[in-house]
Amino acid sequence: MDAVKYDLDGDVAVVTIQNPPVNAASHAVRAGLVEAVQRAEVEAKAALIIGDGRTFIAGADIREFGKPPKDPWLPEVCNRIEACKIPVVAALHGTALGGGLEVALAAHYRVAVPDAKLGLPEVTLGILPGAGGTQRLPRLTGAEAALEMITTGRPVSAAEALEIGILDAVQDGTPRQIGLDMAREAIAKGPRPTGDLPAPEAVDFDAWHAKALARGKGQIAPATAVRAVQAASELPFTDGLARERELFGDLMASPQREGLIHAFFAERAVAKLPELEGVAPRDLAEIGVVGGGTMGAGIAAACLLAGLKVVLVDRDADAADKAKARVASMLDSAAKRGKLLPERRSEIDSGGFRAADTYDALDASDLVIEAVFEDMDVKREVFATLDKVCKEGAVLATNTSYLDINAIAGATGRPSDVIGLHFFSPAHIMKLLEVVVADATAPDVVVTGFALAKRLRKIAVRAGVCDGFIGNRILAHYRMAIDNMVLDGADPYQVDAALEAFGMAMGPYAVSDLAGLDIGWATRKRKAATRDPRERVPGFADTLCEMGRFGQKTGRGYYLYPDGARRGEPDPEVQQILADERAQQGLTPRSFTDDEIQRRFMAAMVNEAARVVGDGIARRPLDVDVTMLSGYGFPRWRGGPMKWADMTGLDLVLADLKRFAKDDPWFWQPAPLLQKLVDEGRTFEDLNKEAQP
Ligand code: 3H9
Repeated sequence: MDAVKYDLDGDVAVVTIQNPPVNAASHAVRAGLVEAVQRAEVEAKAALIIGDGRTFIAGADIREFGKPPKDPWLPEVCNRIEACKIPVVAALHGTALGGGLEVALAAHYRVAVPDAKLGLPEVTLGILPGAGGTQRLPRLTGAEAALEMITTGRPVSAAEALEIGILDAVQDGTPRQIGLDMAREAIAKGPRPTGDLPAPEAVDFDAWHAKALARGKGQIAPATAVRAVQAASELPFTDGLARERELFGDLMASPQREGLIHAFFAERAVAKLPELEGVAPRDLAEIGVVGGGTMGAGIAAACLLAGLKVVLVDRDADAADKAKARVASMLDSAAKRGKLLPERRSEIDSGGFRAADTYDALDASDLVIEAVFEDMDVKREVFATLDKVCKEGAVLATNTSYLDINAIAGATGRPSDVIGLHFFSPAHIMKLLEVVVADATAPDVVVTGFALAKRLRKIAVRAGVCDGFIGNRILAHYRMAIDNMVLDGADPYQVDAALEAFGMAMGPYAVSDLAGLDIGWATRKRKAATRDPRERVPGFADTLCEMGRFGQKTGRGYYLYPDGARRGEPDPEVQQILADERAQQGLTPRSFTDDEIQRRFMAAMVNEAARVVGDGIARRPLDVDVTMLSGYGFPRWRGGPMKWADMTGLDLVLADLKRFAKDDPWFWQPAPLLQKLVDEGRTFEDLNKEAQP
């Protein structure tokens, strides 16, 4: 099949892109487009560009990034389309994104079907629209609307695109049919190059730049894109294109682009289970949830928002009522954010959701998710009951964050139906789902876990059973590294600031305050008996809990939250508690630079992550990356901790570990996998590639 098909429909040359699955503008597509336009100029009175299959062009071919460019480049293709002597129409359906929308902007007229989406998502990949998008879009929409689309990367609907001036019409029908109608009208009107339109009026570009920098949290592409749009307003069209290309080149060469594109492909790779190909998932018509606390209610809300039927069970009528109210308030706020249509709400209210106080209500559930108190005895009791009441073939899932799922499965007579589905709080918002596969879990139960994630629009990562699975196990380790630094003299507020400067969504102490310090307290108590005698014990976290300082919910934790403030203030009392503990342990406090804080934090994270991969808990390094990006606020533009380690150099990370080990040889002993990769001169990416199907 040719990447670009050409045929004549009367006077109109129809140019069809055929590059499944998303018609990315690969080299063959670009070359085919130029050839088709040249031919149309000779043979037709108008040309129409459409996409075959599910979408118009969804962008440049991201797989070609980082490789030597091959002529013709997309900017030249777009310029050639714009310079065409006969009118060119683009008829859009599916997702016209990035370079795809840029092709459409270079056409002279644009029409779309009502459910088409149009966007310039390049900044999410660490680049900016580099085929004229920053120059042509603002000429059609004005600078403000173009800046909004380009700096956020968010797509707009066909209706919005019509309103802001991108489209000439929105029409029902096939792209070919609506495009031909417009092309025939365009013959009389002639070509209408977007580049000939007047430059957009200036806006406060410096303010946009500052806003984009702040929102980017260390990411540079959105702010750089502002300067490209500014060029559209200040420079003649061709000079603006040259400026865009220069800025595009800078971003293309940046490590942020590499990190973001790694994240893009890693997120898609985690969803694939080649070893289970052909295994069909079980039914997912009705979901049961046990426990209506914050987590259970969030899981119920997530399922309801995805259109599933839900039954929630709590221990008595009062608890069930409270759970029902909790779910209702989550649904209310989803409705306010436009995530729940009124029709779906009435469906939920008229039987789509039930809260009950007896387990018998779960007898029709296809999959039950347990979200009760994190205690092995309690969980085993719940599972023994589920074993009695659930229908044959029902999937029995636990939302435990740490506990041994094999032991939980052992409480039932059907361990092959048991799996871990570890949601992150708030469960109806957070993207990550760890699908934890126990020893006896059946293949179709694993596939069902992934199918549920897809239904909930979550990113599922396959994990093995161990204390904390992938994410919380790594978290516990880097947490120990920073707690030890604080014990040795670092200020927790400096630690948070240094790690936010590194790009973490929130500093770890602020995160603890948000999650509640009592969670870690309970875990420490549980693990106290099995603690390695060589492990250092920072007591300050327990001291805070003993004082009732549980974080935001009590107004005090590591920070103070006066009058319900959401952003905490440093508290001298905490600094005193730390000083007292250091004195008590006979430690002379020392200072840490921000750089050292970041290096210790990352060395600990990567080291434990290498153990997680080495032990087979994560399938590949990229599974760790996706876990940390979508569940733990790791900066996406760094690609994830394993990508960061590869880009930093595994030998340098190992050298850091060995240096830190001089103070604390037990904690900093290098993971065997990391040592092995360095010895062999290989990277985590090599492991990712070897594991590809
Ligand atoms: C750009 O255009 C730069 C220009 O400004 C300048 C140039 C000079 N390339 O997501 P899915 C693959 S930057 C190559 O699972 P969905 C994807 O990896 C680009 N491959 O489907 C997957 O492959 P596999 C701007 C691509 O229906 C398969 O297609 N454009 C590309 O959930 C299916 O993808 C974007 O950023 C690509 N551009 O969502 C759009 N796109 O099956 C990026 C997808 O082997 N793409 N693939 O795993 C998307 O947002 C979504 O893929 C889309 C479809 C919404 C299109």
